[in-house]
Amino acid sequence: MAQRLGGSIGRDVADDTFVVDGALSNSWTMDGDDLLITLPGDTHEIGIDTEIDPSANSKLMGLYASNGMLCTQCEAEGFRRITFFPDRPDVLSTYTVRMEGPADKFPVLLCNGNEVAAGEGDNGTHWAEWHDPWPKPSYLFALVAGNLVARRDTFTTMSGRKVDLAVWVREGDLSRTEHAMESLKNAMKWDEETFGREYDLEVFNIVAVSDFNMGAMENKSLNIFNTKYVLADVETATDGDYDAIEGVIGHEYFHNWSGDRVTCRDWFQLSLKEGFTVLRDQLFSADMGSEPVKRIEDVRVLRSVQFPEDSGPLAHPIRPDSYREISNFYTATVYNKGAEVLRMMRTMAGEERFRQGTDLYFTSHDGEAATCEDFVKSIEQGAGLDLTQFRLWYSQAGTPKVHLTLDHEGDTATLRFAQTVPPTPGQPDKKPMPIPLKLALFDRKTGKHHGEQLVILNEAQQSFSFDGFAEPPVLSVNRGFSAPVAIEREVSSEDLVFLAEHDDDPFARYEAMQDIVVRHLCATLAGSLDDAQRNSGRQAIGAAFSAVLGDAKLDDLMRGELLILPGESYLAEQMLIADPAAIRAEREGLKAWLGQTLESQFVDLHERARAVPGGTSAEAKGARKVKSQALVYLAAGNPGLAARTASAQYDAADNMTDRQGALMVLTSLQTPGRTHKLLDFYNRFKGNALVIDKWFALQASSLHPNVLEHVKALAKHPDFTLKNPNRVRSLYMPFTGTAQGFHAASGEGYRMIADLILALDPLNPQTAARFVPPLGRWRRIEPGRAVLMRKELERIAAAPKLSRDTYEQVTRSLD
Ligand code: 0A1
Ligand code: ZN
Repeated sequence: MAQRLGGSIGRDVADDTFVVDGALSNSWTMDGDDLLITLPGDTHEIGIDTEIDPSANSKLMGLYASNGMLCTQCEAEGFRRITFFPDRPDVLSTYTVRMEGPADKFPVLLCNGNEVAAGEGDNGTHWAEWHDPWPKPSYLFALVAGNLVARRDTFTTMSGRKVDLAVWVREGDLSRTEHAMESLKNAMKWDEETFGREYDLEVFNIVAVSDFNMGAMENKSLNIFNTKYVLADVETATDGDYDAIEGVIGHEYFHNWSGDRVTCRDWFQLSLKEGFTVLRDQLFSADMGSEPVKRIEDVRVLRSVQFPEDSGPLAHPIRPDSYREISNFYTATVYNKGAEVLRMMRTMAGEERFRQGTDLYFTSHDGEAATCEDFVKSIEQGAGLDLTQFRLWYSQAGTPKVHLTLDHEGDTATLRFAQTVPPTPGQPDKKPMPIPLKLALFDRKTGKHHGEQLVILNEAQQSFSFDGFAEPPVLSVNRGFSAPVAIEREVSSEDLVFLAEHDDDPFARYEAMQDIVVRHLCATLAGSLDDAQRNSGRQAIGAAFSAVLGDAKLDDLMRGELLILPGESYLAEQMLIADPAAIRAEREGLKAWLGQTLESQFVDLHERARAVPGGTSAEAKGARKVKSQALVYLAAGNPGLAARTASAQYDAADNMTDRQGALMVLTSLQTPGRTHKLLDFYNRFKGNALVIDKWFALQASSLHPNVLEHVKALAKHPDFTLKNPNRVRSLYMPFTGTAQGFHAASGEGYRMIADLILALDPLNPQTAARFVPPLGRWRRIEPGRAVLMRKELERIAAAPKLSRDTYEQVTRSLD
C-alpha cells in the first residue's frame, strides 16, 4: 500500500534517507510535494532524515530562525515543512523529541510535554529529550531553541496538582512579562471555574518571538507568541495592549481544551476550535474587566471587519466548504462570527444549560478529532435545545438583515419582522435562520420597561404582539447584540435619544448613540437632507453627546465608548456603493462641529480626567480613555488648542496610553510640533521594536493630508523591513484605512498596496495575502476608484509565480 506523506520542503529530496523497519528504503516516489512510500503491511517503523535551513525560511512556517533563536509554527500545514508526515489534524500521535546543538547559542531547549532527559555532548553541544504523553495532531507540535530567560511561577489546579509556569523571552525583556504571567494564572483559574476545565500537564511554557505571522499559537504546553501579545510595561504598552495581552494569553490557554484535547477532524471544522475559543476568551476578558465595554468592543470589531467580509467577494460560511489555501481562512468570519454563533446558542439555552452542553462536548469527544456537527449535537443533548434549523448558521454566509416595524393599536404593540440573508458567492438563495433577539418595550413616560424578552425569529416573516401599552412604547431591540444581524427599521430620532439616555442595557444605549449618528451621516451622504434638516440632525447628536459628557452616573470607560463615532468602514457598509472621500469628509465635519459646539465640555472632561491618579484601576483606565477622546474632538474643532493640550499631555505622560493618545492627535495635525514630537518618540524608544511599530502605525493611520508621502518615506526608513510581519503590518495595515491615502483618487494608494503584495509574496505569502481584502472591496466603492482597484488586482493576478495564498485571494476578489 502506498502511504502518502505531505511535504513541501521545497528542494530536492534526493539527499534525504528513508528507513523502513530498520532497512534503507528505495520504494518511495514523489507526487508533487507529497512523498509516497510503498509499505507491505499495516504497521511499520519509518525513519526519515531531512536537512533544513531555518535561516532561509522567510515564510515563518515550519522550523525557522528569529532573532538568533529557532522556533516552529506548524498550524495549519507547517509540520510538512519540517519533515514528511501525514500532516492532517485527525492524525493524532504521541511525540518524543531529542534536540541537540551548541550550548552557547541555544542554552534553552524546549518542546511539548515534559523534559525527560538532558545532557552534555561533544564540542560544547548539549541535548534534551522531551516527551508529550497526550496524542496530538502535528499542527500542535512545537520546539524552541535559544538564548532565553524565564519568568517563573506556579499554579495549583482545582484537584491540587502543581503546574510550573514559565514565560520565556530575551534577556532584556524579562521585566515586561509580569502582566502576561498574571493573565495566564487568571485564565487557568477562570477556565476551572467557568467551564470546569483543569490543566493536564506539569509544565506550561510560553515563548515570545519577534517574527510571527499571527498573534500566537496554542501548541500543546508550549504556546508560542508574537512578542506583541506578551511584553508590556506602563511606559511602552497602552491599556489597549494590556487588554489584548490578557485576551490572547487567555485564548491560547483555553485552546488546551477547545482545540488540543478536542481537536478538529479537518480544516473545514476550524471554527469548531476558533469560534468556541474566541467566545471563551471574550467571556474571560468580560469577567476580568467591564462586561458591557468588552461587548461593545467585540461588536465594533465584528462590524468593522467581519461585516465587510460577509458582504464582499471573500464571504464564506463559518464552516467554509472549499479552500485552496487554508491559511486564508483564519478570518473574522471563522473566528468572530463563529463566536457569535455559539453565543446565540448560549443565549437561547441560558448559561447553565449551555455549560451542560459544553461539558458533554468535552467529555464525549476528549482525545478525538471532532466536527462542528459533534459540537452542535452535544449542545442539543446537554442543553436540551433543538438546533435543527440553527445549523444553517454554519453553512450560510452573509449577514442577515432583519426589517422591523412597530405598530400600536388600542393597548397592543405589534412587532413585525422580515428576515433576509443576502446572496454571497456560490450561495444565491438562502433560507431563514433562527435569530434570537433580546428586546424590551419602554413606557416613554416612566422611562421603564416591563422586563426583557427573548424572541426567536425562525421564519421569513413573523409578528409578535404585546399587550398593556396605552401609548406607543419605545422599542429597544437586539439588546446586548444578541444576534449578529443588521436591523433595519423606521425609528424617530426622539426614540433614539430616549434610548441613548434611558436604556438600562449599556449595549443598547451605545447602539442608540451609534444609530443616531449613522442615520444622520447616511442621510447627509445620500443628499436627502436640506440645510435645516442637516442642522437639526446635528443638534440632536450634539444634545446626545452633551448628555453623555455630563452624565455623572456613567463611568469613564463606558463614556469613552459612547463618544466613539461609527467608523468609516461601518458607514461604508451601510451603503451599496461608498465614496470613501465623502464619508471621511462628512464624518470629520461632524467631529469638528461637535468639537466646536461642545468645546468647553471636552476641555472640562480633559481637565477632570487629568486630575485622576494613574494606575491600573478601572477609574484610571477610564480617565486615560476619555482624555484621548477629548483630544480627538478638540483636534477636529480647534486644532490650535488641541495641539497645545496634546503637546502638554505628551510631555507630562508617564505611561504609553497618554503618550500615544497625544501623539496620535499631533500626528494628524499640520502643526510645527508634530515633527518634533515624532522625533522625540522615535529617539526615546529606538531599539524597542514594538514601540517603533507604533511609531510607524501612528503615521500610517493619520488624518494628515500627506499620509501617502509619509508612508512612502517610511518604507525607505532604515528600520523598515519586509522580513518582519509586525513591521510590515504596522506600516501598511493602518494605511489601508486612510481615505486620503489608500483611497487617493489618483490610485497611488492602491498601487502602493499592490506593489507591497507583489514584493512580499515571494518572501511571506501568508502575510502578503492578508493585504488583498482591502483591494477586494472594489465592487462597493464608487466607480472611479473601483476601476483603479480592479486594475491593481489584475496586475497582481498576472504576475508570474504567485503563491497559492495570494492567488486564491486575488482570483476570488476578481470573480
Ligand atoms: N491557532 C492560532 C492561530 C494561528 C494560526 C496559524 C498560524 O500560522 C502562522 C499561527 C497562529 C490561534 O487561534 O491563536
Ligand atoms: Zn485560536
